Amino acid sequence: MHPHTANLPRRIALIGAPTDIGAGARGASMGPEALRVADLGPVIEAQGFEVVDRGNLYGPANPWQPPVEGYRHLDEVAAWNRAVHDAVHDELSQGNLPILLGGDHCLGIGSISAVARHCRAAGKKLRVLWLDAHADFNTNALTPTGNIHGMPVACLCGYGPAQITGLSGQTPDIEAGWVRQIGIRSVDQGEKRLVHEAGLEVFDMRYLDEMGMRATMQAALAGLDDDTHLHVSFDVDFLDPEIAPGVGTTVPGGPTYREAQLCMEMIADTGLMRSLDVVELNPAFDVRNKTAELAVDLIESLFGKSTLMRRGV
Ligand SMILES: [Mn+2]
Repeated sequence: MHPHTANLPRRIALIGAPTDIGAGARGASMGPEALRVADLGPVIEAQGFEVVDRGNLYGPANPWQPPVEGYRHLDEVAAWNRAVHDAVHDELSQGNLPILLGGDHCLGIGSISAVARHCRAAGKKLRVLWLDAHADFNTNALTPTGNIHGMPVACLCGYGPAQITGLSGQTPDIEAGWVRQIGIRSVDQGEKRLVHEAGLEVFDMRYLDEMGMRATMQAALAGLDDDTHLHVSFDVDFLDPEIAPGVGTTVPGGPTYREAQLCMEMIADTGLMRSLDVVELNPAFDVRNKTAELAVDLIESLFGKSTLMRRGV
C-alpha cells in the first residue's frame, strides 16, 4: 500500500446515482454502470481497500421540460439530491469513504451538503477541490439554460432556491472560502461577477498554463492539516476532450493525461481525501468506454497508485 493513502478509511462505498436530471444533454444517467464496467471496484480493491458497491439510488425520471423561473426540473433535482445526501451521510457515519458515481454535477449539492453536515458534527475542517471546466456558480437569474448542473457550487454557498440549499441543516452549507476550483475555462459573464463577489478561489486554465500543475496543486492544497476532510468533486469535463470525449459539455484546452495524473497523485499524497464525486461521465458521447476507463485510471491514482520511482516516499 502507498504510504500516504495508508491512513484512508479501509472501506470504500460506491453509490450510483443514475440520472441526468440537471444536465443539458441526456446520458449521464448511464455513468455509474460505465464506471463499473471499466472495473472501478476491482481497481480500488487492488490498492488494498475493501470496496462495497451499494448499487444505485432511485429517483424521478427525467421529464425533459423547459425551465420554470430559471430552473429545469427543480423538484426532481431536489428529490435526487435528498437521496444522495442521505446515502453519502450514512457512509460517512459508518466511517467509510463514499464515492458518488454520477449522474450529472447537480448531485454535488447532495453529496457535499452531507459531507458538510458530517464535518460540522465531527468538528472537522472541510476543503472542497472542484475539478471542472466550469465554475458551476450560476443562479436562476444568471443562467442561460436553467440546467441545475451549472449551479451546485452557488447552491452550496447559499445562492439558490430553498429546496436545494441548506440540505446540511444550515444555509449556506459551506463557505466559498473552503472551495478551490481547478481547470476552469468556461464561465458565463454574470457568473464570473458572482464568483468574484463570493470570493471563490479559482485556478483557471490560464493559471495552470503559467504556473504548471505542480504549483497549482500546491496552492490549492495549502493549509490542510490532519483535522481537514478533503472532498474531491471530479467532473470528467475537467479533462481535455481529446482524451475524454465522453461528457455532455466538452470545452477544449483542458489538462492533459500527465497533468491530470499529477493532480490526482498530489491529492493522494495528502492522505486526507475522505469523500469523492465522479460526475458527468456520459457514455452516449463516449468511444468504446475509453473515458470511463480513463476516469478509473485517474481514480486509481487518487487511491495511491503511483508511477513514482523515488525511494522512501
Ligand atoms: Mn461541473
